[in-house]
Amino acid sequence: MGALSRPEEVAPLVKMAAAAWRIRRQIPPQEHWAFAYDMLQKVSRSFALVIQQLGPDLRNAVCIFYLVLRALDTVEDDTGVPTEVKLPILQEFYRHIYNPDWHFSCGRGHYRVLMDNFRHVSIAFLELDQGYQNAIEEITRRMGAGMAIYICKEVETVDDYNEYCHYVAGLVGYGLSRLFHATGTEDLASDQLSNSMGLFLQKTNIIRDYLEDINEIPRCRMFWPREIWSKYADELEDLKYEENSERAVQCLNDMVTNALIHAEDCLQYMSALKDNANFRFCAIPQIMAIGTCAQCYNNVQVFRRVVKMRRGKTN
Ligand code: IN0
Repeated sequence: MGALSRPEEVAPLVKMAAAAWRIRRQIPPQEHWAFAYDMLQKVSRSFALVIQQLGPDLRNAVCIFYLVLRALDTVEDDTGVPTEVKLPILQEFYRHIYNPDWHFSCGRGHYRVLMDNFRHVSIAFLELDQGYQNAIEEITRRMGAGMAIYICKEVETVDDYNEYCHYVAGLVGYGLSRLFHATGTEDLASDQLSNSMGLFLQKTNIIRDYLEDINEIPRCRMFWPREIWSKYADELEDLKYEENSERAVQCLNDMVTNALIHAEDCLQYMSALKDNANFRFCAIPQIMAIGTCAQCYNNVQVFRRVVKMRRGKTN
């Protein structure tokens, strides 16, 4: 319905559907791989298609990396899990991925299905080449440790904000750079540039999701750093009230400007990529993010309703 009222978005959507069909034929036949790719599609919408366009070995490694990270995220996010249960799971998660008998039920919807059937992800992980396994293990270990720190700590300063985003997204950049390098198609990117790729995506999500996060019951943690919002309001919630619109937009612009610091590194990272499929894989989320930044900048609607890019607009 949305697309038909926008004829220019029909062709990209048809192209996406055709790509989806071609790709479904390349998935390994075993049950654990069928589960992994099915799950990938359910938890990541359009991004699943982009992963599936990578070369065969890299595609399987990235699919498992993505699902491991989503599972870790599901544990971090589930406010129903008591902290004393949650911390050791986050810290030991990198060991659990080697053990198909391990499981922990949490999350909702597709995420709960992922957690309840995590053995399939483990079995598929154990089939990956050693180099891929090592990279995924190390990133999972460091991310789990970082998440555990921030379960008990608030994002106060801009340094905290950068550190939190490093744990949950910058490390993903390190991991992906190692996977690309292990495949043999790319030089190993620097940590600085790899980190920026994740930080730009994560900061954009944090900006866009202000309203969703602030209205969550029970109120979850907020990631807008106090050091930024305290210049504009006494409490972060105050930004959503109409009488504070002007200050809210100034604060929003401050946040977007902070995110854009990483854009130059992102361009440098992507311009060094040699393989076209790897480039597309990296560029599509970056384009979504820059589009989201453009849509959010100076836009008071961020504080009124959820601002999302439409799918047809991304291709
Ligand atoms: C990602 C990133 C991602 C892709 C490509 C290169 C990257 C380099 C460094 C860091 C991250 C990189 O992309 C996805 C995009 C995604 O999942 N989009 C969803 C939309 C959504 O809101 O869920 C979609 O359905 O299209 C991403 O956001 N993250 C991610 C996670 C794992 C991997 Cl392997 C790659 C999450 C995050 C937190 C930003 C790193």
